[in-house]
Amino acid sequence: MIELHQFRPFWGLPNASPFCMKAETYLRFRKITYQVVPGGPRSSPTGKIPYIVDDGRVIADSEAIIAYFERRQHVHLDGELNKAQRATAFFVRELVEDRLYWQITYMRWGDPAGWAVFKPDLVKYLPMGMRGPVLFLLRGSLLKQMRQVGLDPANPEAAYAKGKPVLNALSNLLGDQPYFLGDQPRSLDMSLYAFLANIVDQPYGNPLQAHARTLANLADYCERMKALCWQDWPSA
Ligand SMILES: N[C@@H](CCC(=O)N[C@@H](CS)C(=O)NCC(=O)O)C(=O)O
Repeated sequence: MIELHQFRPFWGLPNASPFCMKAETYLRFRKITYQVVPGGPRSSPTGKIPYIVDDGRVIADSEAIIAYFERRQHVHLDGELNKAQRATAFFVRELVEDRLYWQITYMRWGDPAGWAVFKPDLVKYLPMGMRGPVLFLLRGSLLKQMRQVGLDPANPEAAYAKGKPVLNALSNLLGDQPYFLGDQPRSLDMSLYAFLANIVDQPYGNPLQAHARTLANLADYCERMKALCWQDWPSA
């Protein structure tokens, strides 16, 4: 049985880590049987989750996990894409995963209003040993990294102003299509859906979520992907 090592579900989301949710969305989409092994990054060979263990073989990194299983498929998810579409998928994924990862992190750890609602729930979710000084140090390190990418806890308006153009660009890229690269879901959709769902479906509102919800085609897209891969998951 394939083991998927990742965080336990949290905050009504299948996974509060968009990278974990991406890998799991893919496994579900491909109907690959797996079992979740709940845990954190410390047990991962790369220090990051998700990773899978398949018959003793360890594969870390959401993109590497998708590539590993795609190699075994008769029809590849991205097989029909032309070179320009593949290049678009590559650049969009790289940019969105970087920018929205920090926006999602900021919504929870950086924005003082977000931290006020995130912290109490996080403390209950974390193992005892991570609740006190460890959590304090972890947040300190994240705040430093957020400042380095221009997301200042003292200025949420300016921080979210960096995330909104990413959502606008995604909305424009999607347009009237059901999926980002046309009529069929591709590997890019596993990533973009997981990142968008972590914004649209998180339980407490913030300016980035409010903006995402005004972009009707992105909201419809999330519903479409949810119906495809997470139908059994309760609505936010
Ligand atoms: N490129 C990796 C990124 C994974 C990643 O950043 N995971 C985060 C959770 S969202 C993590 O494990 N962070 C722990 C750390 O940086 O210490 C992937 O696609 O899987």
